[in-house]
Amino acid sequence: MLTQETTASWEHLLEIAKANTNAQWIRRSGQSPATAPIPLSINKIDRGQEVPVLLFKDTNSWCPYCERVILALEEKEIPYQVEFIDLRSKPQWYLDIVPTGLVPAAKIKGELIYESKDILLALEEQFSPSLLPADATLNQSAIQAIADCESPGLIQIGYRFIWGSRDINASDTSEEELLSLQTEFEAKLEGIEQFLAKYPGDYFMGEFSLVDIMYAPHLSRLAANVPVYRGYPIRGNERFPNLNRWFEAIDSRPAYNRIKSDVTTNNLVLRRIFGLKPAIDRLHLDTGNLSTNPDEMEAAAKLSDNHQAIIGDIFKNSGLEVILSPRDRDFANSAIDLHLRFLTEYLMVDNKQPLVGGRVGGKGGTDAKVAAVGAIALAYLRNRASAPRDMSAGAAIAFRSAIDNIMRSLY
Ligand SMILES: N[C@@H](CCC(=O)N[C@@H](CS)C(=O)NCC(=O)O)C(=O)O
Repeated sequence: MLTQETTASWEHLLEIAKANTNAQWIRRSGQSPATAPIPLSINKIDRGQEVPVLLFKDTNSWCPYCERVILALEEKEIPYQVEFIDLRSKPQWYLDIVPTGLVPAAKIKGELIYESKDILLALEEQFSPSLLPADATLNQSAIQAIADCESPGLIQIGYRFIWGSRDINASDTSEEELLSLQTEFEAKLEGIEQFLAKYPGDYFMGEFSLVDIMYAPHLSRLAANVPVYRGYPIRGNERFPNLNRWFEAIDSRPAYNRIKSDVTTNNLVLRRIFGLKPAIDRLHLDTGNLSTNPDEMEAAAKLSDNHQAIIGDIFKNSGLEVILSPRDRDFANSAIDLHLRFLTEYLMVDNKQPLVGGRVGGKGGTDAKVAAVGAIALAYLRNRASAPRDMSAGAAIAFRSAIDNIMRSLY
């Protein structure tokens, strides 16, 4: 029986949620994306007045260069509208007006501008408040820093390091080459660290400016990706205290919070779209590096010892028996078995770093049906375990926490 009698209708849910959020969006029926955010600043436009900026950006909202422009628009509270460009199939009209064919581009009061840096500078010229220092010398330094950010440096080296090769198309990279890329990358981070030490305050030029906007989308992506794909920490790395303060500062800005991505999305994009393999995803049972947590080991031992009964229970009581046909029983049992062994292994290894989607199921892992059975099995088992019947209370806590982490790696 469904619980719809006691659950509010969609209309009622939407009405209450809308009354309690500032977010504004439009529905784009039959299009991709199906909804698009409307900037809060759109309310500043009088009826019949033209919106001054039309931004051309990528459909998926992954483009860091588009993110720069949106951040500036939000910080300056400029009303804008968005036209989405599907980068896999760019419309001819867009290629006709933008010679590079890249996003972002923007029509600012009717004039078309492309290249994120040039769009930022045009917005700066046309709209207040200014995001460049008023002091002439500082202003010059900021303009120089904006130009430097575009020249091959941190961003390019960072991505080479993540991709693992000077040649993006090369399939493998030697340890030696990786080490040299890491050294180069660290030197660039050191340069950023020194730059941030130059002026008092948490931002590049002391106060928040276009320089921060130039760096924010890339630094946030590198901070998400480098630890996962290269095992090298950036946020929380004691070598870079100024950079860490900068992250805190930029993350506290309301405009940035409205438009930024999150760590998991940034990591999943590389994994699922570009097929990168996380450095820390090489989960295997290394008997030299076992977990030192006795609760995890107890949970692993109980699970291993009782796995046959557990598989039977999952199949019978999780709903799988009802939704699958009887001839799928063997398939379901082996899919459950696979996920339980993965869970046991995860409990036993020392390396409990976050898993990045795809290790167990879905794209890049096992097939979709196996992943779906695994998701049902683990979700059921998480709440099925009972302490002290099945394991001690401490082990049950470790067990549920391990399942929560593994659930993140499905799909
Ligand atoms: N230098 C450009 C770079 C823009 C860029 O590389 N955009 C990418 C998306 S992140 C793009 O349009 N890619 C489509 C393509 O390469 O065809 C800027 O700052 O605007």
